[in-house]
Amino acid sequence: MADVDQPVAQERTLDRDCTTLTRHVLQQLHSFSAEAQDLSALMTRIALAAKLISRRLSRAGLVEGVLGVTGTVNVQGESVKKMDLYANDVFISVFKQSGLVCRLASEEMEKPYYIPENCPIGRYTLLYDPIDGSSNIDINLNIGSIFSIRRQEGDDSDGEASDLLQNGRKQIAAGYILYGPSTMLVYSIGTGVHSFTLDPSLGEFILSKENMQVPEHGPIYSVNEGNFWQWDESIRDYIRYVHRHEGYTARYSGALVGDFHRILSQGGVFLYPGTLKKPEGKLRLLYETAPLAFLMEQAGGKASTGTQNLMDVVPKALHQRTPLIIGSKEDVALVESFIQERARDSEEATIASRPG
Ligand code: FDP
Repeated sequence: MADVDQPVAQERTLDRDCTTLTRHVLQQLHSFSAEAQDLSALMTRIALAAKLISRRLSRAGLVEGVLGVTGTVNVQGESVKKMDLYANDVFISVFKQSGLVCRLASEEMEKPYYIPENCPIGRYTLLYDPIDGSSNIDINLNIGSIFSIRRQEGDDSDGEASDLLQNGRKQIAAGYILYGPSTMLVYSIGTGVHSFTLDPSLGEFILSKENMQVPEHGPIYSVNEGNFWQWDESIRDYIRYVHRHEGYTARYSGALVGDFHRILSQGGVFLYPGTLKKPEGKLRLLYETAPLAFLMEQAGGKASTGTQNLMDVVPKALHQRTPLIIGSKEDVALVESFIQERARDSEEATIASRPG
């Protein structure tokens, strides 16, 4: 007997296979307006960058000139890997002649990179971390790229890009690419968080999961505990708490995108707090923490510096750093409660020590 469900199942599979990133962005916006077309074109170019970087990574151990360091140091004082530079140039290259992006700002460049031929009409700025988790490159572990898109405000005639120094709510899109066992692209344009997997046989990102939601609470805490004695006492209090209570488990890969993806998928909290020497932490606001905060909020979670909602932080400089506590609402609130408790104690101690 013929299987009557077969055509239905086949239609469903085909429909899923045809849900490419470009189509998805247009579907999300329910429109073919100029802005919807722009966003779809922006995402298509980011996807092209992702495919180029992914292709190079997949052959890293086989060809010359992919692994290792360049011998130079970037604006952050970190040694630059060959893949960092390649990925940085890929993003610039895919946006040339696009008419979309006038400026790109990244971890690898001290000042924004202008594409003069786009500037008269390019209304958007791309902020990105071309390779996040660089220490994983040479050992073939997961790494990522992070991106954020902002509308350009004003004509930036002095070339200072000061309109970028605004809070995270000015982002119109954000996302990341995870180069793991498969290459995934996760994005939001303010209508939920959606993940795509690169199908190498098609060369297309195909929808994997729509409207990802982070659980209210999760078992994972993700932090570099090697910094334990460099942290403020409040963070040590939190870590002692999870050590003493059942139901917590530690996971830390050393690459933010992978660790974030795990938290987004399974719940819990990722922390990169400030240290005594560097109270501002390690991660950069405009192209690392703010885009991830945008995604986490869209997925029903939260991002905090410990004392402020991360989405509200207004940077004073392009490469400004922030502490990061991000993940399930309940877990972020728990970390914040330890910080608030210590702050209250120290305020009370100051008051008590005042004469008279
Ligand atoms: P990396 O320096 O290797 O590029 O972006 C910075 C970052 O990696 C994050 O991806 C990662 O979460 C963090 O730094 C790791 O820093 P630690 O080695 O200090 O834990």
